[in-house]
Amino acid sequence: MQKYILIIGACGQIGTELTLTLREQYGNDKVIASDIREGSESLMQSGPFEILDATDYDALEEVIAYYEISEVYLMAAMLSATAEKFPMRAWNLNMNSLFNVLNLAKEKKIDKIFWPSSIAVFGPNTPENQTPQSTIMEPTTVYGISKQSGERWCSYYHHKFGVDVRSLRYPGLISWKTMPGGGTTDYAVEIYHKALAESAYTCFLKEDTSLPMMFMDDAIRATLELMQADGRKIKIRSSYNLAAMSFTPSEIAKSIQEYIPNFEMSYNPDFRQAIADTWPSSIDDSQARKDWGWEPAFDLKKTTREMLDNLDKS
Ligand code: AKB
Repeated sequence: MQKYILIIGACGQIGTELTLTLREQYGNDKVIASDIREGSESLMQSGPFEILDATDYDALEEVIAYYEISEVYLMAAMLSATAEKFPMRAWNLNMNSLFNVLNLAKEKKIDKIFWPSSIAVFGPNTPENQTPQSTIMEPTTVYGISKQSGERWCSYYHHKFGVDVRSLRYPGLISWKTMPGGGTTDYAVEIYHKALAESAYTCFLKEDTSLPMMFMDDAIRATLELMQADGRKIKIRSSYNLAAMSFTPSEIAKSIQEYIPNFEMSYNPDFRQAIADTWPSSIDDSQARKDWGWEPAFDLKKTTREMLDNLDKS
């Protein structure tokens, strides 16, 4: 049987690269991109695109029936910093979109779901270093509360109704093709743009705030490896810890100075510092490594080289 895939939130930071990679792997016409707004030219022109509000169950059901979709990647979400400003909007988007796809799978209208969770599920009482897969969570942000609740619902739908839902707790993601929007880890992308344009950046986090991060190529590969793994290997149906590297703003600044020696970093922490202070510094992802063979390829040095090279060319 032919497999048709739907990406919801295809125009965002992860959705864009995920769509392009899936189109390379499965064929352009097999991967339907959708979002509430239009996206980049490469995304819009490389295959089918639908304007779709992920909170509208009927519209979603119609697109799924029309394209005979079997697999859904639900990438639409309001991230941590924006969610603090619009708590109810964030809760409605993050939860209702998830319930819509979980219910479609429960009703056997789709076979498989990918839903991203985040390091934001952890909170101030979580062990900060090498945070284990199973531990105290107690998130204190709107986004973190929605992601933790989402994880519980994914696990419930899997165990109660047999829904094949798979999930990763993404760290901060660093990419050059599409900007992130509304996250606490966004500084780690903005810094490369400013370094090239102005040789200077004012960071909204303190210099010694260590957070887990990952280059986008690793995140996309992890997502596809998880989705393509034999279901019997997937032991965690809430969400897997996933890691590649951890660094502070002052460490990323130093890695940029290797290429741009006159790059100047200054610090002006804002409300996002309080969010970052509740998140882990580093993540133990040994369960993902053991269950489905996860291994990251990009460290900070390699990430900085890729970011500066590609942004310089574009
Ligand atoms: C954010 O900063 O909100 C996101 C995340 C870590 O989930 N990048």
